[in-house]
Amino acid sequence: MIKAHKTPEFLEKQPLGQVPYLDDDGFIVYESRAICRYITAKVSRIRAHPDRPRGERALRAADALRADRATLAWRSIRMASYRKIMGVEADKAVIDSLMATLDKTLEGYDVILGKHRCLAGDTLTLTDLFHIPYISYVGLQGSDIMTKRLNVARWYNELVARPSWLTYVGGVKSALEY
Ligand SMILES: N[C@@H](CCC(=O)N[C@@H](CS)C(=O)NCC(=O)O)C(=O)O
Repeated sequence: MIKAHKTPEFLEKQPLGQVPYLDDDGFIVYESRAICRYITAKVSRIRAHPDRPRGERALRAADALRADRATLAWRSIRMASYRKIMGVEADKAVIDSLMATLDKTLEGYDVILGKHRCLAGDTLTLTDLFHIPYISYVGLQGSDIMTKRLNVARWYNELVARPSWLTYVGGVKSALEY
C-alpha cells in the first residue's frame, strides 16, 4: 500500500511515520541505530559496548566523532551516490567540499586507528559497523579518501569485506545469510 507508513496503524507503532521499526513480540523499537543496539544486545556476537569504563568512553567518543563532525557529509555523499547510480551526476564542487569535510575527519580517524584496530578499541563494535553504509559509497564518487591513509585503509578494507555486507550488496536472499 502506498504511504502505508502514514496510516494510523503504522503511526501507533512509529509515531514519526518512518521506516524501519522492529516489533519484537509486541515490544516496539524504532530508530535504526536503536534497533541495531537492541538486536545486538539480544542476539548478536558483536559487542555494543566494549569493556567498561575505558571502552565505553572510547565508544562514546567515536560515536560523537561520526555524528558531530561528519554526519551530514556522509549522508550527502550517500544520497549523491544513489542519484549517480540512477544516472544523475552531482555538482563536482559540492562533492569536493563534502569530501574535504570527510577528509578532515578521516585524518583524525587515522590517528585513532593507528592506536587500535577499530574505532573504540581492538574490539569491533556497532560504531564501526554504522560506517559501512557510508564509507562504501565514497569510492563511487572517484575519491581516494578511504584508501590514501594506511590505518583508515586497513579499517575500511576490513569492514567492506565483511561477509554480512557482501551478502547485502549481492542481494539478500534469506535472513539466515546474515
Ligand atoms: N532516524 C531514522 C530515520 C529513518 C528514515 O529516514 N526513514 C525514511 C526511509 S529510509 C522514511 O521512512 N521516510 C519517510 C518519511 O519520512 O516520511 C532512523 O534511523 O531510523
